[in-house]
Amino acid sequence: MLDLQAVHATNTAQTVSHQHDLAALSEQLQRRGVSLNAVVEQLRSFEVAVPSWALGTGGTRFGRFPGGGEPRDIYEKLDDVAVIHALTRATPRVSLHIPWDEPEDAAALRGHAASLGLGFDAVNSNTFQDQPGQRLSYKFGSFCHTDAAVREQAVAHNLHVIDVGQQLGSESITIWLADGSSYPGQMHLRRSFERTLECLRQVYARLPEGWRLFTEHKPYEPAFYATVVADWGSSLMLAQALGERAACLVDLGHHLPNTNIELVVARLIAAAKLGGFHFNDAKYGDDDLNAGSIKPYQLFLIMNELVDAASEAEPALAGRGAPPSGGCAGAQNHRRAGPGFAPAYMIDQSHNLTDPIEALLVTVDNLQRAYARALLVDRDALDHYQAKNDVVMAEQTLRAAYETDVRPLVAELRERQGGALAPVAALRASGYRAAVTSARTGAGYAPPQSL
Ligand code: PSV
Ligand code: MN
Repeated sequence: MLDLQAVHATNTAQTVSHQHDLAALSEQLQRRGVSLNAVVEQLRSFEVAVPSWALGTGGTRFGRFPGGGEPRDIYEKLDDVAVIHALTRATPRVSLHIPWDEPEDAAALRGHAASLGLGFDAVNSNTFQDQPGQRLSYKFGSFCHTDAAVREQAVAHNLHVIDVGQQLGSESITIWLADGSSYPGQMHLRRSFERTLECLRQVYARLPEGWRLFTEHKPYEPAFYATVVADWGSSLMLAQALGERAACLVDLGHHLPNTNIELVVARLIAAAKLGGFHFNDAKYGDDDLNAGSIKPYQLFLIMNELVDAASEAEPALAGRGAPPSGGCAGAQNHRRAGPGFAPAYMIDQSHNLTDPIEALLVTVDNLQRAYARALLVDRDALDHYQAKNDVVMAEQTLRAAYETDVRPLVAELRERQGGALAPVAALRASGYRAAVTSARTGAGYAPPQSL
């Protein structure tokens, strides 16, 4: 449905200025001993999954203001993801939420996705709401519930989600639990955690071969006093108790103000338990704003940890064509993330005011920029300055990468892969939103309120 002619025309209109900007960046990087081409190629490996729940306008608990042409079902959501992928060439997978986007026919949905060049990332279970016809309520929790029958129901739901995921070709399940308490004394803090672990063990025991299980922590909301999986420490305890195929998922919005999230990431890498991300950004709480819109330096510092770890697994990722600039001998000895370091990158946002497709295009671009900047960090120099306790130069080494304008580099990668130099402009020029607004009439699809 995307008018590719319009996309090409937009690219053509921008070619001259893009080439100028690219040449200037290439020259600048050359002076630092970095090959622009090498970085463009390394950036290719960065892909991020789009959440099935982010294609419709989100809402707050005060209301929702739908936009035109919202997808009415999961098929139309996939059509929108295909548009995002066509423009960015970086979103080939969808992360499905069940039952919000439960397919009636999983095989047919998988086929439709494949015809659009899409596949499925982690499937997400939902025991944080009661569904119509559900026998027992999750009002007082699911895996942590005092009633064994509720826990059994929640385990059965997760097994069902895995079953659907298997039919779709997913290879992981993300479990976020709203379980917790709003008042001191309401819930036994240790026993509720033990019950949760026991349920997770049952799900883990039924994980299909090659699958991974991610536990997603969150300090508050909807429980306001204590959540059962409140922080990365609790999540790590669960993942370690479960086994090798369990790991922690870091949703950037699920931290108390001023938490050093890059440090959380570094610790999880060190424990070999970093499973993946839900990217978004926040000013105050779990705001679910576009990734990189509020704290771009934090996003860069997180990416820096990821590139650093990936470069241990695959040294070519250091991004440099030239020999190290004064790196200290023996730095390699301290490196730990082994081969197979491959966290799952996913987005988790709620688009209350913006066109969801446009917001996701901006997010993917922001994520790629942050990752590209992290690829530019002179790791040998950083190792050297850290070893010498040269605080100023160590910080400046990071900032030199962060302050590089990598926009032409990211645009170049998109264009080389057949995407758009400027995705939002191309989308607008294509008239896609107007087209789906006339096509998607009748019963509008009302997405569930996002948490
Ligand atoms: C909870 O706030 C969360 O981050 C979980 O990932 C859910 O699955 C998602 O949001 C749903 O909105
Ligand atoms: Mn999340």
